[in-house]
Amino acid sequence: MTIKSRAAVAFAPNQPLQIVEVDVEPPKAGEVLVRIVATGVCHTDAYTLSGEDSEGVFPCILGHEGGGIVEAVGEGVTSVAVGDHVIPLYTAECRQCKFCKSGKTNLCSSVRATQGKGLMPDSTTRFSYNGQPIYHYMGTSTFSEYTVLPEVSVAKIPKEAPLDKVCLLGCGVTTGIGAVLNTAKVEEGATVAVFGLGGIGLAAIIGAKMAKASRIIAIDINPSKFAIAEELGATDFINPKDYDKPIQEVIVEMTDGGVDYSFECVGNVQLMRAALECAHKGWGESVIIGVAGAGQEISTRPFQLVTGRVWRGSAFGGVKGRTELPSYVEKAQTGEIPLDTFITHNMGLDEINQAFDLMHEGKSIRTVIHY
Ligand code: NAD
Ligand code: AHE
Ligand code: ZN
Repeated sequence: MTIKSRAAVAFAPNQPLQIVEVDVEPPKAGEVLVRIVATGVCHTDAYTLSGEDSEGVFPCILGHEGGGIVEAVGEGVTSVAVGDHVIPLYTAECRQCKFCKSGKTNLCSSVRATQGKGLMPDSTTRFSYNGQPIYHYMGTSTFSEYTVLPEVSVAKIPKEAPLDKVCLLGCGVTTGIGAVLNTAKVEEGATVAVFGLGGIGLAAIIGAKMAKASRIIAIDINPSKFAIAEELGATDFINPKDYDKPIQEVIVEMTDGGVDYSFECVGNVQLMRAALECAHKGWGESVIIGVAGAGQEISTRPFQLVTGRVWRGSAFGGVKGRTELPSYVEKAQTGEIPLDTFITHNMGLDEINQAFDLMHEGKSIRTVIHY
C-alpha cells in the first residue's frame, strides 16, 4: 500500500528544500521500507543541492546520514526484518559482485549504476508528489520520514544504539575515521595533517588519535573549529590566512620535510594539491576525501609522485557497511567514538534549511534532524 511521508524535497538546484507530503510506494522484491528516526546533514547534501554534482537529478529527496527502523520488507528479503534498527548505506555491500569479492575495495557495484541516476535497481522511483516521480539520492534519501532502499544498502545495528546519534556513522564520522585506519593505515608515531575541520576532518583526527599518531596538525580557515579539534586530539593548529606563503611550505618547514599522511576534507582542488605537497618526500601519502564540483581537476608536478609521494582517495572511509558498521556503532556506545562532540545542533524537519545555513556559515559541525 502506498503511504504518505513528510519529506524535504529539493525541487530544483539552489532552492530551499520544501517540506511536503510525498507518496511512498511499498518495497519491491529485494527492497526494504525504513522509517527514518533521525538524519545528519553532510556537506555532500549541500554540494548536490548547489547543482555542482554531475549526478544531481531534480526533483529529489536528499539525505544520506540516517538511522531508522525497518517498517516492511519486500519479497525475498532475508537479512533484515520488520523492527530491526538500520543505518542506510550509500555504499552498498552485496558480497557477490566483483568489487565485494575482490577484498580490495568497499565500492560495491550491485546498485551503483541506478543509484547514480536517482533510481531504484529496477530503474523506477518509489517516491512521487502530485503524481510526478521524485528521484532518490545516493540510494538513501534520508530527508524523508519513510524511504525505500535495496536490502544490500542497509546495515543492521543493535537496538540499544541511539539512532539520533549513530546516524552520523552513516557518513561523516565513519568516513573520516575509516580514511585514516583503512585507506591510509596510519601507524603509531606517524605525523598527520588534516585539511578542513568539519565533520569529516574532525573524524579523521579521531582516527589519527586511535592510530596513535605522534603529531596531528589541524588546518582550517575558520579558527573557531580549533577548539573541538584540540578536544579530539589535534596537537597543532594552522589557519592558512595567517601566512603569506603556500600552506604546504609552512607544514614542510614545521615537520622537518613534511608529514607522513595528509587528508583533504574540504573538496577544494587547490587544497588537494597543498595536501599532497606537504607530504614527506619518499613516503608521504595524501588521501583525498573532499568532493570537488563537476569539471574540476587536480594537478601537481609529476615530480611530486616520482619522488615518492602517493595520492589516494577514500569513499566512505573504505568501510564495508553491512559487515563493519556494527563495530563502529559499538565504539560509539563505549565512547571511543564521541558522537556527541559532533552534534552542535538538533532540530525538526521543518527547520532543515537552517541546518544548511549553519553549515555554510561555519557555525555547525553536524545538525541532526529529528522526525
Ligand atoms: P563541512 O562544511 O562541515 O567542513 C568543511 C570545513 O572545511 C569547514 O570547517 C571549512 O571552514 C573548511 N575549509 C573550507 N575551505 C578551506 C580551506 N581553503 N582551507 C582549509 N579549510 C577550509 O564539510 P564536511 O561535511 O566535513 O565535508 C567535507 C568534504 O568531504 C566535502 O567535500 C564532502 O562532500 C566530502 N565528503 C566526502 C566523503 C567521502 O566518502 N569521500 C564523505 C563525506 C563527505
Ligand atoms: N556524485 C558525485 C560523487 C560524489 C562522491 O564522490 N561521493 C562520495 C561520497 S560523499 C558522501 O558524503 C563517494 O562515496 N563516492 C564513491 C561513489 O561511488 O560515489 C559526483 O561528483 O559525480
Ligand atoms: Zn556525507
